[in-house]
Amino acid sequence: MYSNKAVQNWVEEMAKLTKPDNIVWIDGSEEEKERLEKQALETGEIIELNQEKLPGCFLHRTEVNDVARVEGRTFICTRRKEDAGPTNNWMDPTEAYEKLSKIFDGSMKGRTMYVIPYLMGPAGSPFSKVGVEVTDSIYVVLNMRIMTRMGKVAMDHLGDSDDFVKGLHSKANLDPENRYICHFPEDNTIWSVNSGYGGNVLLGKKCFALRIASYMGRQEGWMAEHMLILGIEDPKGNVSYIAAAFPSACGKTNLAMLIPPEVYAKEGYKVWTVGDDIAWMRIGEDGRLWAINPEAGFFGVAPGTSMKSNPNALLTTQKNTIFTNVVLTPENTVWWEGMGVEPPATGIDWKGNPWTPDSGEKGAHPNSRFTAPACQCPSISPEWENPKGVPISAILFGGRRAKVAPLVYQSFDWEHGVFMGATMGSETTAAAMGAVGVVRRDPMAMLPFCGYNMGDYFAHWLEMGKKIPNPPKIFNVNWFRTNDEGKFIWPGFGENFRVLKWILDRCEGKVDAVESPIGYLPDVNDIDLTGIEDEVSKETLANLLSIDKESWKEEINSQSEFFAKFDRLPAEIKKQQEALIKRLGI
Ligand code: OXD
Ligand code: MN
Repeated sequence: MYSNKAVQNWVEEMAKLTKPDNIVWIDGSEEEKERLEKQALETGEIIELNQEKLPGCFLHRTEVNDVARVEGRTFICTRRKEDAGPTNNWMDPTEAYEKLSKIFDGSMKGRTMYVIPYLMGPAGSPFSKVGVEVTDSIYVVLNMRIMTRMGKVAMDHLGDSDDFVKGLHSKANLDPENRYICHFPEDNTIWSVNSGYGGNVLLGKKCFALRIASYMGRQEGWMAEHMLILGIEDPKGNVSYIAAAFPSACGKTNLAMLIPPEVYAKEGYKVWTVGDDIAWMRIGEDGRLWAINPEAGFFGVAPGTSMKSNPNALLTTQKNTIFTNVVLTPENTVWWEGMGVEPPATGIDWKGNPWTPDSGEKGAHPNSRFTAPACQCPSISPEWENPKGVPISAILFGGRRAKVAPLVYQSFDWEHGVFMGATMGSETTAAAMGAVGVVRRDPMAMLPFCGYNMGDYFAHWLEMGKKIPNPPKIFNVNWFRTNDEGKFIWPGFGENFRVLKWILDRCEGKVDAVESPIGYLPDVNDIDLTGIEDEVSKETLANLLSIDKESWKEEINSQSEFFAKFDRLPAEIKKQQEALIKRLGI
């Protein structure tokens, strides 16, 4: 039990509502971890993996109907509907509290309530913020232990203050019809019920660090963004940092942990990982934008993670990792599609059923996950816990676009960059449900994560631009351009380093660019193709950098359709679009 009165009072109130049999205050100690693991093993909530091959690792399976974030049941509960904006589900806060109170009433009877104080951001950092999550799930406690700085360290940061985000979670009976993820940004509160899936229940991540924090950032003059952060070290030892926003499933974790191609590695270039999903950014004393990763772990998608696609991620998960919804092999190790190793002849699939590779069913759920400590990542930056953060030289936006967006282009200025972010979109792949190739507009990759009206969010970006004396340069990248046969024409993965290098050269004024209607493009001679000439010819590169007016016409119509939803769209965004139409001559 901690002495902070505000926390005590709130926990008491939540216990009155949910009526647990007992309350356990989490301290974050090793002894506590072992005790909870033992209990969860006894109930089958987690399964111990082969401790020789995967020390400290466990497997968890969720309910079959509870495998992903539920955007349709995620609400922003502001007093005024228009403050949630046209892209969020809204519920009146009084109605939401009433409705959910009925579901939470007695939901922890016969269970234990765990009180998890946690810190988002490094200890001692002026960026960092405290949350307290109460939950009836040991799986949540064990995951929060990896994803955040949990326990005493958070309460020490909080002191006597009542400035913490109040998170209430109960699995209740996992009823999908009564599943709600409600955010009350005006009360610093999150209520999540009837789910046990990470994105809905690890309240520090999307719920706090993006939805609530984006609202806080606007009030307090900073930014909470769905961005990875990486550092590039040159052969002289200088490190420059990039923050990048891509929609879910566009390879943020892969880019954050990229290994430079051999030609660059030999010269002494290195990539350092600071974060793979979320960036909190503030203006520093030097007038630059500084960023921290508020998380302490990676909650990454397992399928497709292999020694080829992302060795650093795979190596991170070799100990102290919780796997969710992957295949259990006869050796008590794990397997998933796209792991790059032969599947076991038999195994137990993510639903807990016997499985064979020729069963015609996927063994791991496509959204199966690993929860792994960031400090175990071979490429983790020595600066990743620097309380001051790291200075950002470039911001990247991107998505999956088969035709419209070139490999890379730079905005003319901050306002134009904000327009590029606001018009981000990604085309659906065969892996997702629904039609293939349909553009889902996803401004700054924040569509499902912005805790307030997105029109106001664009205005906040524009406002920040006026306040940052030395802002990062803004770029758009697209690793997913295809040829007429639908084949990717850029190799991606580690080779993306070549594009990052051009971006940093632009930031340092080392290379010229070609002015085009959509922004500054590289000259074909300025993206180094040494070592991949067989795969990417100069002609292909020219194609990757080309602008097709017809596709842009369609693109602009799709942007306008999206913008028509907004009644708080800043005039600057519309002006940027008009200027683009004029430059394109369409
Ligand atoms: C994630 C997501 O899980 O963006 O990070 O969906
Ligand atoms: Mn994400």
